[in-house]
Amino acid sequence: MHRSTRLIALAAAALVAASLAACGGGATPTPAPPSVSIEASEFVFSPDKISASAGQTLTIKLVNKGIIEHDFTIDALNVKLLVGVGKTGETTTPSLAAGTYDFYCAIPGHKEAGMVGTLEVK
Ligand SMILES: [Cu+2]
Repeated sequence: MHRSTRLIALAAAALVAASLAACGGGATPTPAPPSVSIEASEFVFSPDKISASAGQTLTIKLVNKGIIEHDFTIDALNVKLLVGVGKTGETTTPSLAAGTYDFYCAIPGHKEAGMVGTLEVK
């Protein structure tokens, strides 16, 4: 009776030690913040549909592969990112609420030419 109780206690201690080791000594590791990379060119975003999780921020990297300046704007989130030719720009949204947000290139004529897309937050 006494012996089996000790064995159970030892097994429980081993389990606790293993789970502590698995998460780095008890501290919860911080996951990398979500990010997405989008290419801009004349006159398209690739991809033009992106998604993110509600309650989190999203870091957006815009890579300008075109031959003129492009921009990435989401009015509803106050996101605005202007990127020169051959450059990469980066911005982070505020914490996102669920919904669908339209983005576009704010340089005159580009939105009309097709530089639009959507961010879906679930
Ligand atoms: Cu543009």
